[in-house]
Amino acid sequence: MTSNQALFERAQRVIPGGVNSPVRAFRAVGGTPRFIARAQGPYMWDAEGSRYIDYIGSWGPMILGHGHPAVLEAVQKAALDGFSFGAPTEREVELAEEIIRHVPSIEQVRLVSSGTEAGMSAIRLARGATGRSKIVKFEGCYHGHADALLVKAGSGLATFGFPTSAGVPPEVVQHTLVLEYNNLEQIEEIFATQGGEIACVMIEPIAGNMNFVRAQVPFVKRIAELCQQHGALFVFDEVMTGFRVALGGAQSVYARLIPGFAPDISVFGKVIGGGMPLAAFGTSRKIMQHLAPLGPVYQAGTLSGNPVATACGLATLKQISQPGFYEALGAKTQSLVEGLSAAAKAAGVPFVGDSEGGMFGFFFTAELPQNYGVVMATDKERFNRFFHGMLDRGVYLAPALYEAGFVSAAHTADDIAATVAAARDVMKSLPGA
Ligand code: KE4
Repeated sequence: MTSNQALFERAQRVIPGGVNSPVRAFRAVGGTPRFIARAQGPYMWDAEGSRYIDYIGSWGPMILGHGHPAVLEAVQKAALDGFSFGAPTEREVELAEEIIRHVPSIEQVRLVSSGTEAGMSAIRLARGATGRSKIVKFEGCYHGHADALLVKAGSGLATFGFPTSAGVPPEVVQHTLVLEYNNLEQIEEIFATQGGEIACVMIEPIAGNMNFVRAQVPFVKRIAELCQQHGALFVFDEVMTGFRVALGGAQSVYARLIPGFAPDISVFGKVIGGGMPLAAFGTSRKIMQHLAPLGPVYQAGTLSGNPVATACGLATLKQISQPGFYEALGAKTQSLVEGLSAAAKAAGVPFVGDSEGGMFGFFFTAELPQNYGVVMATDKERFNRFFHGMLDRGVYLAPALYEAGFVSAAHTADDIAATVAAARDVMKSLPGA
């Protein structure tokens, strides 16, 4: 049996950092990444045969848990009919119809292969549809690694402490304005001075790339009003929150709090692919008229709407749209956060957590952070010690302070109880406990 360490050394000889996505390298928390051999339900087993209760779920997609029988069967059947054709298929239409059915703010979607592609294309569409160049994003939000958006990103880059990426020429980001999340004055100011030049404002409605920070209702409401007033488009990046926090995504949560609220463009990924490479962006038919082959905004992809990936996504959506799915998932996730909070309280460790649907986050601090600066100031040492203590006890949390956690339908009450029991143990050993 090859050890994780041996695999990591071998991987580093042929793959930069030994990983195909930086956060997997454990550089934020230290130690050796676990090379996963297989997964089933809420569990993953590493190359050494150690079992973990999985709270990453592939960073969101695995909302049903690993290896759901109906999804597995759909993927196996689709694969037998062919992997990829580079031609339209009925299943892409079915998946588009299903996404639109659950998200009333969109009339049409374009399927792509990653959240980065979806976010990048949404920006290009917003710029093409408005004829404007400026885009507004918020510090701490991560929308994939497209050049124009990789400015003060909140995911892997924040973990490495480099707020902007090397290799992005200044002229590429000259039109990208980065504001503070939840800062009303700044958004008022930017529209007052540059409103007529702004193509779109892009936001993670619940920022899972700052662990778990909610956009405040007045903030979201005001952005929507200002966009409307100045002819800019409001882009909701729901790659993480879409079909994860609710069947209608975070926008359905805000629509309950802000009468008539709807973003102009929505970006999806993760859950809609069920673990296979699939993402999407959606908007009104009117705005989509600008997109190739109808209009001048170019966008394309060899594997876009891939027949096996759409089968995986459709089978996943079929399961999660069953009545009561999100009520049960939300209650389970909430019980996890409450259990972790109780464990911290018993150990006298400052801790705060939050959750929505199957997504959760926590910080070693007293109050829920409202922006990137506050997140940066939370106790990293305690987080890292907690992460490793839990990993040693068979609980796999996100290996970075800036990442959210995910519960699946496959996690049982016993799994939650075992996690909380491990946390009680680890919290006692934290510095300052
Ligand atoms: P992908 O290109 O990784 O499919 O999606 C980019 C993306 C876009 N928007 C949001 C809100 C996202 O969270 C992501 C990707 N999320 C990270 C986790 N923070 C994926 C994990 C990773 O980078 O390895």
